[in-house]
Amino acid sequence: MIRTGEHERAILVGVATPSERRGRVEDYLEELARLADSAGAEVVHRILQVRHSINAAFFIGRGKAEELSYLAEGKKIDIIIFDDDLSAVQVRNLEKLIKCKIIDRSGIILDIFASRARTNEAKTQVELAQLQYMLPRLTRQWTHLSKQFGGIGTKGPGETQIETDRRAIRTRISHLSTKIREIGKEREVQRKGREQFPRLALVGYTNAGKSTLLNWFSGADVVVEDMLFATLDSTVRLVSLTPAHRILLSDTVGFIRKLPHNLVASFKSTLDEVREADILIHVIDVSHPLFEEQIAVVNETLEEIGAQGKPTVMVFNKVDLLGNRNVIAYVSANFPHAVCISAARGINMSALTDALVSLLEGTVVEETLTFGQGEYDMVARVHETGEILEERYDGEGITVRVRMNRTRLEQLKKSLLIKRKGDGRTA
Ligand SMILES: Nc1nc2c(ncn2[C@@H]2O[C@H](COP(=O)(O)OP(=O)(O)OP(=O)(O)O)[C@@H](O)[C@H]2O)c(=O)[nH]1
Ligand SMILES: [Mg+2]
Repeated sequence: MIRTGEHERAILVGVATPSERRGRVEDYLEELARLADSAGAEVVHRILQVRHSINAAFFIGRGKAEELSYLAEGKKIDIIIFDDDLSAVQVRNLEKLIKCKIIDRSGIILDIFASRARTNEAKTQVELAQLQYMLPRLTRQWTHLSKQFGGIGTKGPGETQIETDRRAIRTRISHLSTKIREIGKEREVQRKGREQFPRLALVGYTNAGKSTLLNWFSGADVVVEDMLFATLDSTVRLVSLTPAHRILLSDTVGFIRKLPHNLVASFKSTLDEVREADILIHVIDVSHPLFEEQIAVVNETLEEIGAQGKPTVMVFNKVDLLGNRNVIAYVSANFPHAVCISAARGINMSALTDALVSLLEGTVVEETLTFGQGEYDMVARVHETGEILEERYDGEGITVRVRMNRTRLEQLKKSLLIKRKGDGRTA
């Protein structure tokens, strides 16, 4: 198993290519350093190679790999962590050349998940994802695996140890998959019992402040820590926003750039809370230099789990850390329905409650409107009063998907009808 014990000495490696600029890769390495730290490794050195393309055999250039091998020996390195996913061939070649453990971003994320998993559900989900990750990467280094699965991995005549290991892993994967399906069914039964309240789910990049927000609303005692992936399980609390507005608020695992796909898939039952929510509260750490990219990562992950397109409140958290008010001005200009708060300091929380209440009351609705060529003045009005979710032009006119206040939408439709009657068209 991939285990990074306490204080293993690590080197981080990133590659900048024409499509992945140097500055950005530096930020990614910064995040990778936090991941390494969360996994209990000590980052001794970072390497950033600029290349035209990724090397198929070694990921980095062969010369660089040899240099890395000397460096690893000289600095007594235990583990080398690559920021991008490595192919089985790349791992094998690198392991031949460099005498220490080679791991990639997915591997380290899985490792952190494995060390944080507490409940039976989380443990099962992480183990499944780890085995799926491991299966195509089995190399000679892993030939001890079958011993961990007791009697299953008895070596058959003429078979190699690796084949035996693969079979043991496949058997275990199918066992875990069945177990996860059963857990999923149990959760569904639990959810059915709580159907009378609207369900809101906190989503966001890891460390954004989701659990802090849940604690603020509910007085719950969910673990809040300045580390990546503090939360792995879902917690659901009944919260009274106002005496008339009671909701079920759930907190769950955070997302990150390149969250391994099999991890997302095996966390399906945990993420059901998000998939089945009525409203999402997308929490953003606005003090982070890459917060916009983090928003994009969260949106992609929501799509991956089939939870996209739900009514969403964008909550820009940690405003107390902003030295510069320009960021808030920027956020208000670019995210029309943003709420800027500090969950830790309790700043502007009534605005958040108001936003949630108005969404709950259905005062905000989403609709798709189609306008003809002579109706661009109406399109301008839509832009003024609503949040444009999507806009498509074709030869006939414009189709706009918009989120806006229900009353304003009714007024707008009425004006459109009057205008069309005046123009002799039917609506
Ligand atoms: N300064 C400041 N720190 C905050 C604020 N909200 C949360 N934090 C801190 O940010 C860190 C992460 O907070 P969490 O609530 O654990 O974040 P999370 O989104 O649940 O993170 P994961 O469970 O790891 O995905 C903690 O150290 C919090 O104390 C805030 O408004 N201001
Ligand atoms: Mg959390």
